[in-house]
Amino acid sequence: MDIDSASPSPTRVDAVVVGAGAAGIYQLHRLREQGLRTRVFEAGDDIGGTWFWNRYPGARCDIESLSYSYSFSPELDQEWVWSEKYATQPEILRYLHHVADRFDLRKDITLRTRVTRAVYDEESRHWEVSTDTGERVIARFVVMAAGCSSTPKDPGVPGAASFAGDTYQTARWPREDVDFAGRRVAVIGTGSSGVQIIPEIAKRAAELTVFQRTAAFTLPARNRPIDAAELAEHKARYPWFRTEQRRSKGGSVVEMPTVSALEVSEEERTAAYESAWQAGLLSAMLRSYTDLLVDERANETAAEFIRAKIRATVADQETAERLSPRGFAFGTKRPCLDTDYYATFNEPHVRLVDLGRTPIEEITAKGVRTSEREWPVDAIVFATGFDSFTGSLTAVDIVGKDGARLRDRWAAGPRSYLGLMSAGFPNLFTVTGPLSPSVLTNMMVSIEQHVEWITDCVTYLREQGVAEIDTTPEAEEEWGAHVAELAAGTLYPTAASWYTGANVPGKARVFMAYVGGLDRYRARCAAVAEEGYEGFVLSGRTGAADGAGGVTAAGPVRP
Ligand code: N01
Repeated sequence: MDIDSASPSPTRVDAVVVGAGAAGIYQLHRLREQGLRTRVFEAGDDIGGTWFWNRYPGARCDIESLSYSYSFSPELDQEWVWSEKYATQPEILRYLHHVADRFDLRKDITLRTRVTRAVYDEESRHWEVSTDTGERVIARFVVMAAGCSSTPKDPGVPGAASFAGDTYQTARWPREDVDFAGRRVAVIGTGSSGVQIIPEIAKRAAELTVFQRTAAFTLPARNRPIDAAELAEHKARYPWFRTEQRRSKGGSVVEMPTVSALEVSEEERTAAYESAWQAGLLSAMLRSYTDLLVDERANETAAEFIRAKIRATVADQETAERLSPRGFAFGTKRPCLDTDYYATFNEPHVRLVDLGRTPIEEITAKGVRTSEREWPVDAIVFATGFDSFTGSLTAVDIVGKDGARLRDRWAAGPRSYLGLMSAGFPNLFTVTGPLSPSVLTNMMVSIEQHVEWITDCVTYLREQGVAEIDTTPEAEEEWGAHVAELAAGTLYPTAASWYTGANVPGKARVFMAYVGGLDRYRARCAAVAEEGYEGFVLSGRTGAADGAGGVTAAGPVRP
């Protein structure tokens, strides 16, 4: 084992959880309920994860707040009051604070502390976890709850350091208000973050120049306050609603389509798309027909409907055309929800620079220089996205059996069984890890499913006195092939998106989410557990010190 003998002696707990976002705090709650001494480490100076870091103007969830919240506590459902259809970042952060306080979670969370390393000791079957504050903790279990999109990617624009004005990144927005009044502002990036911040900056800035590499499909959110009657009605049916969410394909309660877009008349299709457009729900548009994500011709009908809406909204037709997404199918890059995004380009002080025609060459002291000209600005906002799925996992130096490093093992793409565990890295679980449904679903529902499965697994191991759970290269292989096969039956892998790692230069191109649906995935995870953790290998015995009590194992446990 690789231990730095100069550091203070390590403390011992049962489990370490990495990250205090929605996943980490729920994992802490569940493990503590099972009597595990648990430490959570969080790099930020407060809890909240995504909702702590992404505090840019306009940041709000694009899944309805009544749905994007924990389901584990009926009391919590009844007492919390959501004020808007789509909650703002501050409101979601307040909610997570409320959860942490209500379940007394803060006492086991160490803030401002980044986990830098985790090394598995094969002899003792424990992990030694190290942090950037010099702390070392020994734990039987490690749960990586570090988020799917929490490591901002390097924008990769040369010269950024030479810029004389202010630079901001949406994913690392400062706590204090940033006043753009009277300033010339550049925004680089037009994904979900860009689409949300652009209309907000346009309200204040003297000039706003948007640098767009790929136009996004975005739908009007039609956000609105939730009134008391609506809230009361929803609360009354919460028990039913939460059950339906858990049974659903995507973690949201939506009507599933039954017909192909190509089976109906153009009039019928347009009426269905119009109704989805008016609903202000991504799922309504994506689930209008059975084949939007599997058939290019079907998809094009929805894509063209959205382009027609852009042409009808944006006065200058050349700008409208540049804002119209082409070259990839609707839904294969994460679509967005917005408030007045397209209309913002009708403002006289807002302009669009199409990087497809005039790419950025560098950032200069004065501004952004494209192949056409220099655009002088006072501030640059990078809304350039994340090293998603794997970035927050490979950022930690995770060393498993035989000294193997997770980041080396995953150089050609993530390898994982069920998106829960990687072979050779025993007792280390990932919440909403790569190759699980994760970002294709309502994350709150996927987080709960994973946390509960992991908790049940850990509880089982402790009850049986089993020291170690690992998976096998064969199980990983089979799962990876299954995930790839399902994805290949859809249009998803055809787009160069962050779903496939294409947004990060040099990253392996692998479609990293399970498209089979959370319902099917949940059933498979449950069956695996019921069959004695099929595809996993349970080995070794724990001593009384682990709190396991030396109960005889029921399943096949190797020495
Ligand atoms: O990141 P993105 P995001 N030069 O990767 C462009 C969730 N989220 O932070 O597409 C110029 O989607 C890049 O261009 P291209 C949600 O799941 C949710 O916006 O690579 N441009 C793209 O336009 C979302 O999908 C919410 O060609 C560069 C943009 O930057 C995910 O997080 C809110 C560039 C990045 O878009 C990520 O969203 C926010 C460069 N060098 C986020 N590099 C809600 O719930 C990148 N780009 C509402």
